[in-house]
Amino acid sequence: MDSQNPRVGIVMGSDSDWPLVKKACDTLDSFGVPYETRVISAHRTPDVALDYAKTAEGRGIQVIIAAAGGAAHLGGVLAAGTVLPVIGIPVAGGALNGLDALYATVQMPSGVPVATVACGSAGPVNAALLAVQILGTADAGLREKFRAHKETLRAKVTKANERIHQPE
Ligand code: RP5
Repeated sequence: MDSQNPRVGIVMGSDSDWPLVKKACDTLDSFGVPYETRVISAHRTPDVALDYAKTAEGRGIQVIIAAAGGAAHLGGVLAAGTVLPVIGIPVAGGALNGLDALYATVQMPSGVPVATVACGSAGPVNAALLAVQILGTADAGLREKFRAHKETLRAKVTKANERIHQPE
């Protein structure tokens, strides 16, 4: 659900990306970070993509997440039109099963970075976590929530270790 006063803009190239992108939304929800979602294609609606990038900062967006498959240029196009940090999620699919999306998203030429996360279900979760970390550099409350998240990860590993060492 889109929030009022969103801090993160989540853009996907197609509504077919939504099942994956929803995981980013769920993760931002768990941190209480407001966001907005848009379907904008870099090749089907290039004017809309550039307009979104150019106006995001003025509307209070602080980080953009871009999810796209195919030869995924959405992250790069958005990054071209804004000074906000852009995080790219390469969406797996097609003949090359996401390898093309990964390369197109991660291999940005010098000067216009797109911080790229993994293909697959870890991608959208990590994109949202990275957005939280970026926002957390200037938001102590969010930084503490992220610290608690790290502690949860640590506790899970400790528990798993205890479990495998329990006598049968
Ligand atoms: C990209 O091409 C989208 O981001 C999507 O991942 C992929 C396929 O799009 P559809 O053909 O399903 O609309 O533009």
